[in-house]
Amino acid sequence: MSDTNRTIKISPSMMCADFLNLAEDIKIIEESGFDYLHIDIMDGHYVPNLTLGPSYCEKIKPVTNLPLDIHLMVEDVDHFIPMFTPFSGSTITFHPEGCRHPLRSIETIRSAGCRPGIAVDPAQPLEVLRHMLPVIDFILLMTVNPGYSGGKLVPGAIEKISEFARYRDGKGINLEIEIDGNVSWDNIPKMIDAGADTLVVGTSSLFGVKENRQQDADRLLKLIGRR
Ligand code: S6P
Ligand code: MG
Repeated sequence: MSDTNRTIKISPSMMCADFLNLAEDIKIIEESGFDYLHIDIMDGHYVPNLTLGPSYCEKIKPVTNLPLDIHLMVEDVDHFIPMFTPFSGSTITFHPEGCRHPLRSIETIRSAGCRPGIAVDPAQPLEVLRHMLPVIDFILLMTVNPGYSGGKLVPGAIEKISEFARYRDGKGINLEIEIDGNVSWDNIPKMIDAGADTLVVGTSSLFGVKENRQQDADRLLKLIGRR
């Protein structure tokens, strides 16, 4: 669909990395030239799970040059934003259901030197985004129900990517489309074809089998046409 010559970016989902050998995974990610480190923040309320937090970001920030791609899956967005804005240059995405005045929260992120994005739950219509589009840098379309890795693509997910990409291109909006959830070997070509710019990769591809990490990083680069 959209520009087929565009460079597809990769954001490995760090909740799926090998926690006991994190440095090895980060080394492969860096050497592969991937683009971000996707950090899932869950509060046990907006989603039923708990994952990473600011102290995790503090630990990895000094050992990587990659920007953090922070995905807030939380009920009280405004309470959590200040915990992550000190990681300047990061992208910070939130689900707008978790705050009262999303435009104000977007401005807080921007004025702290981070890049704001809006995350869209699979059941949310794209219309919720309309008035935020002029002030965000990217949207994160969830293609599984949020809260866990290893989820199954929700029906209609690929069509939703195409629908948004068509809308964006039609309006001439300059915005990155990030896809999160079940970015599998089979789904990657379909997602790219539908208009994805950035792929969050987890257990369905890069982090599927520990022993194959290097091999799978190479496979990923080939699949997105970067090697
Ligand atoms: C899910 C979270 C995601 C997952 C990622 C896992 O709530 O936002 O970032 O970590 O989707 O990837 P996979 O391949 O296991 O679906
Ligand atoms: Mg995520």
